[in-house]
Amino acid sequence: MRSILIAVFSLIAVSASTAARAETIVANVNGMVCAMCVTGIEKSFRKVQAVDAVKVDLETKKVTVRTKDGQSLDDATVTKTIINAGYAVTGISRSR
Ligand SMILES: [Cu+2]
Repeated sequence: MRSILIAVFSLIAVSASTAARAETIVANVNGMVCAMCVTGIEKSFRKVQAVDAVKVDLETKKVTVRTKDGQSLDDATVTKTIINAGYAVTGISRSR
């Protein structure tokens, strides 16, 4: 009985933390060629309120954005941020 209760409680804890967790979004970006491009995109994302961290990989042409806990960023905002910085988005994927 006790182990069942513990199992139920940990299940509740897991689902609660999932709801409040941050989200990781990876965007494939076209047009980045140098370190200045990287800095420009990073700067643009740091101005977005829901963004906790951003990492741009020039080699893989991927922009990885981590949101703050419990916040999310929709595809339209990600795309707009990248386009406004002067680049094109070819795909977006996300994970928790
Ligand atoms: Cu550049």
